[in-house]
Amino acid sequence: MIGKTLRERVVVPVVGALAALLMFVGLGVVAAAPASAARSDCPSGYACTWNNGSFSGGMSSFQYSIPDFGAWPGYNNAATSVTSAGQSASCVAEYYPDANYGHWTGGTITRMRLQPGQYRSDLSNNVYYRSNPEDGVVQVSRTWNDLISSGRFVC
Ligand SMILES: [Ca+2]
Repeated sequence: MIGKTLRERVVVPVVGALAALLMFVGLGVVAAAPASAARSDCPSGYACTWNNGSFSGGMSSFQYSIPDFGAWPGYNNAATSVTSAGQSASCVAEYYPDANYGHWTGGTITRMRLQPGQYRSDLSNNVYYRSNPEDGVVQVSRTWNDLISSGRFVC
């Protein structure tokens, strides 16, 4: 009984530190554009965006989530190509038009969902749908280009 108590005293601070570390590494980062941009620049286990098409320009990446691209000047509403380098088939990378994973909830396609290995080289070719709030009719609103404001893995 004493041994268990001692173990709990040791384990709790370690778990707390680990959780803090995971929070830190899990937040998104923005990287300078590499000399030769490529989809393979997205680290394994991460989801990435680029501000230009064909995986070029400023790159963002996250292992768990980016709740608000507005935290990085020049990255909010700026992504033109995206990929998921996720390693778990049960985890889908999702990108949203609003901060804090906000999106239209009218039952239509209002999230960009990417299975591991999936990508979009030019979001100008991907239509963002939403429903008319008055009658629920699906309307073509615009494309996903320069629309993304948050993203996360949903497992
Ligand atoms: Ca947006």
